[in-house]
Amino acid sequence: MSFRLATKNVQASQRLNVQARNLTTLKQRVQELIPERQKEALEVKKLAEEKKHSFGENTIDQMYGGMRGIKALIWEPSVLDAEEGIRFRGLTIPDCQAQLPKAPGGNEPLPESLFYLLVTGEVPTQEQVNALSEDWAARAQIPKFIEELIDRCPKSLHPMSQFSLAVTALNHDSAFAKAYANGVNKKEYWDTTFEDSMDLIAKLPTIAGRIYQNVFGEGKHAAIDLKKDYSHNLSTLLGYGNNEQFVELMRLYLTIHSDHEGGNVSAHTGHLVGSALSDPFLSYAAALNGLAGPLHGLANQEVLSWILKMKSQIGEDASDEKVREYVWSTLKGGQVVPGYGHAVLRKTDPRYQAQREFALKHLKGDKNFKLVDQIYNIVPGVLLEAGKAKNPWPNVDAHSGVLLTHYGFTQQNFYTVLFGVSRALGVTSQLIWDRALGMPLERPKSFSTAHLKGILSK
Ligand code: CMX
Repeated sequence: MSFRLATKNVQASQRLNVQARNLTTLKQRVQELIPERQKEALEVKKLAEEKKHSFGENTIDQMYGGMRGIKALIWEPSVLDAEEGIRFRGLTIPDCQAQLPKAPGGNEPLPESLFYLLVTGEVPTQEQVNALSEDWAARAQIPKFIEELIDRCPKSLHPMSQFSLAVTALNHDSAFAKAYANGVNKKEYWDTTFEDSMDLIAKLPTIAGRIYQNVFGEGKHAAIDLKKDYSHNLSTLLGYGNNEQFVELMRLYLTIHSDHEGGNVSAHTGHLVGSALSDPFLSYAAALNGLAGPLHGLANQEVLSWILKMKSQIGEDASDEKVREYVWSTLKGGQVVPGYGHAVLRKTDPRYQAQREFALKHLKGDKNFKLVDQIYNIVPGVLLEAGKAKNPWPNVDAHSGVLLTHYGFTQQNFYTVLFGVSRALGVTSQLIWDRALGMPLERPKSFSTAHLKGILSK
């Protein structure tokens, strides 16, 4: 049986299941919501035209300063407050932990439930979440040629490059690209964007697992279990499916890394590339290439390398004084302290807090966790004293590595791939609404330094 036929059969039987249960699927809910959200967006657009509300002038120093503070994007799934941190459709991380459906016996939200929330703004029922788990498992297979593509990558090629390569290749079966080529009405763009987004999310664990097993394992690839949730299947593909605590960690990890409003490099890149009507696979591959940068997602790999290097130089159970000296030596060497600072946040990242709470519960006595805690007590003071960083507090990446290492998942080079699996939830949630709301091609104005010099010297 061909790949497409096999996948279609599994999906068709999954759809029958859902119909038999008389359940409103995520797609049906999106379809129901589109008219009211389009009306709302239109009203806001009209009001904006009438009121000419201004957020104030953009300044030239902002142009040289990485556009910090320039209010230029519309992003539906989440909003970031500098002091409070992220809210997913109005819910904080503790709200999500309390309100979103979980796996039987689990404590952490299922990323499926977070995705439903990001797309609709509504907390799903357990049944709706279970239907999403089934749907994603049914879509998880990847075409043979992509398996071969991944298998042919040298082990020395960074897992993020392999990941991005494979995601780009998924564009081969893009429903959006096909519909566009066939002249679909622009009002229908959201439908195939939704289908591609679901396919993309569903296939990421399969791709990630294959890369992991090729690079770090023995090249043996486990099968997706159609009855298990997304994080369970990802953990199985990585070889950790029997470790329930690791699976819970994945549920938390995939939930909290999913979205951080629209201006960060990965989210903004996905949105920008999508604005050219590139399909969700091409848009997300571009986002992944941004996530692979050390000032963004690669920082979680960098953090662990930095901590291990610190341990090798100053030993285990080092004094606060030794740790402080090591932090200063990093700064004096002209490097950043990875995992600390943020372009928008000005407090400890609640994503860091959520991981710290997980560690307090499950990692008691872990030496690396103790060191992370010690670093937390020292780095902010050093960064404040150094006087450059606007935010001396830890971000999400300062904690994830030690959690993974605790369970024996020590391959730092792979950490950003996990971030990449998660970030797809946020980027695709927005892409669906970009198409449903008819968002235009993004094209801000730029100037040359010579031109600005002319303006400033007048
Ligand atoms: N260590 C040392 N110096 C730091 C620093 C840190 N952790 N954070 C900021 N600074 C420095 C900057 O490099 C900059 O120095 P220069 O003026 O010499 O260029 C100065 O402080 C001002 O920077 P800022 O306005 O506070 O921060 P930015 O908005 O420019 O950058 C970020 C934000 C995250 C890139 C920066 O804090 C950083 O490099 N942190 C370490 C890397 C990291 O953890 N990245 C992950 C962020 C979360 C994510 O996206 O995943």
